[in-house]
Amino acid sequence: MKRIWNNKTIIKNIKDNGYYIFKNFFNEKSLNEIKNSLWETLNYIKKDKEKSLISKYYKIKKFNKKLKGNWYDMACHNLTLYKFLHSEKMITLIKEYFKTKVVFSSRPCIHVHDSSNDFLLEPHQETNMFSRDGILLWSPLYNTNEKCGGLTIYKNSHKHGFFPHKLTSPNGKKMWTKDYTNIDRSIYSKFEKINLEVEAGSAVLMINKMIHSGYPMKDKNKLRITITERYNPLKNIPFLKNDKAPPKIPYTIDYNKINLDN
Ligand SMILES: O=C(O)CCC(=O)C(=O)O
Ligand SMILES: [Fe+2]
Repeated sequence: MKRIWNNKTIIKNIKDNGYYIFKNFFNEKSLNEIKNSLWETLNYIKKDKEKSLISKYYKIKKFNKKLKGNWYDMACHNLTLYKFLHSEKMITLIKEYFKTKVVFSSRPCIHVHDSSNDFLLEPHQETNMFSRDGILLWSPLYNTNEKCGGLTIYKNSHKHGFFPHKLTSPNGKKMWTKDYTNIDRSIYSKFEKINLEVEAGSAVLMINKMIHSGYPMKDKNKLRITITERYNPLKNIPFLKNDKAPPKIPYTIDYNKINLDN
């Protein structure tokens, strides 16, 4: 299927709903190019004849968990990913959305979720960026659904500004990382929870204010690899206005009070 790229429609959808599902963002050829570059990197860790990216991933995880983690860390420096995430068309769309001439890349990376579901993120808004507002691109390399898990959004949660974030888990469980913040259940439970079913190669474009989380994989031996980027406009960037400010905005700051450009 051909992709239909219409900036006006996309921008209107994001403004109204907080997000837009961009169908066929990657065509088959581009998707394969991305998958192959991830496969090649895994094959570099340990060569064998396994051709499937998913099976290869589980093999490397079994072989050496640390090197599997290093593969993940290296993915955010893979220029094949950048080529697609930083296309002229994409940058133009973000510039138009924010009415700015300059756009920054704040955090390109991949997410990898397997059947252990141990890296799922609790409900949060996108923080720790250069700018207060921005757009997240989230595109799965395999279909996401109730079997494979995927992205949950909380309907209309983008209409109320930024909520306070904390590091402790909403249900008192031990969290897999201290680096990811989340929103209290009393806040996010007010919004309708929608588990998006996004097909391989489609992309979700979502504003920072939208509350979202991951939902778990139910089937064994599937893999949910998602490529992501966070585009930041030259707007409301404390680092460029205040010589004491760190590059990324800490979650402890009240984002609703950041108003630097008027
Ligand atoms: O893919 C997921 O489970 C959550 C992703 C997410 O929160 C993000 O990419 O910002
Ligand atoms: Fe997120």
